[in-house]
Amino acid sequence: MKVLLIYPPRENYIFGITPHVYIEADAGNYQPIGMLYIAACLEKLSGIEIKVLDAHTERYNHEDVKKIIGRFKPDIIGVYFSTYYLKDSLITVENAKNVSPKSYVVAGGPHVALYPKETIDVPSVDCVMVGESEESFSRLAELLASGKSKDIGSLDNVLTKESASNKAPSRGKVNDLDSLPFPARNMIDYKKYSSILTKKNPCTTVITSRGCPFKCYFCSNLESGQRVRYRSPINVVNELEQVIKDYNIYDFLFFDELFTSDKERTISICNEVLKRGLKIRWHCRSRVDVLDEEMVKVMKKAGCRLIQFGIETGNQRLQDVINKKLDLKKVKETVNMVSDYRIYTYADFMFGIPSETAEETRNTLEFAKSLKLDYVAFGMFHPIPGSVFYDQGIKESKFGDFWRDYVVDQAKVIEDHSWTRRDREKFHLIMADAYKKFYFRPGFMIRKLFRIDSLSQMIWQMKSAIRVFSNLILKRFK
Ligand code: B12
Ligand code: SF4
Repeated sequence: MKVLLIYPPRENYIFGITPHVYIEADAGNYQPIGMLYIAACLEKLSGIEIKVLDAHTERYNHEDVKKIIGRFKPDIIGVYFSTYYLKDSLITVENAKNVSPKSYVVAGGPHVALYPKETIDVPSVDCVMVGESEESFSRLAELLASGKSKDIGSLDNVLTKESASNKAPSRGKVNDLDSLPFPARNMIDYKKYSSILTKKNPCTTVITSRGCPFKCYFCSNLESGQRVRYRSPINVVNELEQVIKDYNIYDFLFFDELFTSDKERTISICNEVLKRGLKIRWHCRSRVDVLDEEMVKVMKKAGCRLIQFGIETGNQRLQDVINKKLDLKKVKETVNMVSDYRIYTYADFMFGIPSETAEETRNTLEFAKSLKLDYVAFGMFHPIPGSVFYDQGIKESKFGDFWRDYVVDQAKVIEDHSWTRRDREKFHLIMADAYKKFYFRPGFMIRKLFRIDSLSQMIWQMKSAIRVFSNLILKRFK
């Protein structure tokens, strides 16, 4: 039995949400780690030949993907679906069925978790798998191998054309993360994965926990407000050690929603890294309310190089509006403390939160400038599917279910329903202005020079910055 897992080309981003100028094509490539987990589980079964095709990283277009499918002739084709690149996923499944009509086509990934019924209605899709799919994909392969395809529809988190009308699928969840094999990095060309922010490349991503205990109203993460599932420190560090041994990679990106949500575990992971003498560098995401100096001290020793914070707004009232509820005084203390430990600091902010005034927009920029930050990303608020704000907007008749309308008919244009078109252009200019005002400060530039630890990365970042800024100056927003 042959299985092909495809991460589609990224050619059709939904423009108009975030101006494309900020989606830096050259910022690096990250492994499709969810599919590598599925592949690792399939590898344990006998009689299965597996291929993972990361078309985005390989820079393959849809024609290339078609040819690869035609040559490999898979029995099962799994395709990653993301809402923002929905068209690319749809083109991929359609091409798959055209080139290889006998293949069983499975759709999975974040989009499917939001829109399972709409996805099973896509003619070229044979089944959708909702949520984490390591266990069910293996089960599906076994059922198909033993000629029991009729039973696929009875898997809890699966919808088939036959079972779709009378079933609400559950969301797949792996409870014991330590029971999973490590992602099958051997299935991809590990040398092609890199980040503009790491000290050295190639680098790799690692997921040490799943879920987030918080519930920010703008966030579409279906795992938010959920019990966090953690891997044990030993299991995590075993994976790091294996990556060093097999690929000689020392730069890691912990892509958990919130790496530091459990203080004791964070410290244990660091202590285990130190005990084994691993000379690694790593980046993670955190919030100032789940990070303190005791943690930062040991994180630094264990190789932590960058911490990314979602701060979102520099206005205290708006912190409550978005249900992030960070105390801005604490934000400042913590970010500056992290920076003083010579760990790079990165913060995400957004403009245009519901009810935000022009004064409050200015507060965010001024606040960002007042922090010891090395990197900053400014975005625009947009009600995204799966978020509390989106559901609330529909309930209060502020807008219709415009995302669903688009999902079922891509001829529908995703307009920004928060603002008029003129307002949106205004916000593009605000963002462009914020980037300029943040990065073009003599004090910032001098400080940055003193914090460089990699010349090659600095050159990459400067080239990228020049490209983004020239687009901004020429107002090439899209
Ligand atoms: C790391 C990350 C990235 C990385 C790496 C992406 C990559 N190569 O995987 C980068 C920074 C590049 C990125 C980019 C973007 N991302 Co992102 N990203 C994440 C993040 C934080 C973690 C993903 C991850 O590795 N999770 C861990 C693994 C184990 O879970 P998983 O990927 O979901 O995989 C499981 C299941 O989904 C399923 N599954 C996955 N693939 C498949 C395939 C098949 C066939 C099957 C059956 C099942 C299946 O099984 C897997 C194993 O359990 C998630 C948030 C989250 N916690 O998931 C957002 C998230 C996936 N990203 C999101 C978004 C919006 C984006 C961008 C559009 C942002 C932008 N404006 O450019 C781009 C688009 C990229 C794309 N084509 O999807 C959204 C997706 C929303 C949606 N409805 O599609 C998420 C959910 C964040 C959010 N809450 O808004 N992202
Ligand atoms: S924005 Fe971050 S902290 Fe807030 S709910 Fe989403 S993942 Fe959790």
